[in-house]
Amino acid sequence: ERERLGPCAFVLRGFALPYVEGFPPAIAAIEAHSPFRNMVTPGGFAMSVALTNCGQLGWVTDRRGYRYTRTDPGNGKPWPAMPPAFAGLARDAAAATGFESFEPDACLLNRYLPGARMTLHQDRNERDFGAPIVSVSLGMTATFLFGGRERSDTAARVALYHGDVAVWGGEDRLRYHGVMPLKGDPHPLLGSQRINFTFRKAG
Ligand code: MD5
Ligand code: FE
Repeated sequence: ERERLGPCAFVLRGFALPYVEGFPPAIAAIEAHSPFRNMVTPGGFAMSVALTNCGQLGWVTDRRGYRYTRTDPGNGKPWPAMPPAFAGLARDAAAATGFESFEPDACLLNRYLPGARMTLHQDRNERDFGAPIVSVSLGMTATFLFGGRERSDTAARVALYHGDVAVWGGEDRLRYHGVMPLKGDPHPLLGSQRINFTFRKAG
């Protein structure tokens, strides 16, 4: 029941459902230390998606650019630790799609409220493109845009539901991708939002 999006890209429908009751308290603990915030892009625009991180490294953006940091620029402290159960989920999902011994050192949490979107981009700030990226979708359903190697390539639309886990590796690791503006019904557990966890090997 792994759905193939590309040669090395997969969606595992509902793979995170056994973990979901652990997510709201873990998210609350992370945001108590490092709140979600709308960071500014190098171009000077506030992102519509709010983000925070857990793990040794966290992804940030400001007028100087995109990068990974060891500390939260909001409070100067190390990012909160990655809950071991989350790292285990990411490792199990990677292994289920053929990527053995995935050891993420970064977990970016994206919070989408209705209307928030992510325009087409590539994830290029990680040191090793050989490691996959594992993403967990929670809450409201999103329309994910799965593009090609060029920004101008036509993007496929893929619905991502609460509990779905996607793995992007190999030749699909650097494809352009994005998320359409969030809309639709509130989710019973998470309300009017979508939260996405992305596990990366950044350092
Ligand atoms: C999201 N987040 O739903 C997505 C999930 C981000 C981001 O895109 O950068 O925070 S990760 C989707 C992804 C990651 C890496 C590669 C590819 C897709 N891909 O090649 O399609 O909030
Ligand atoms: Fe991305």
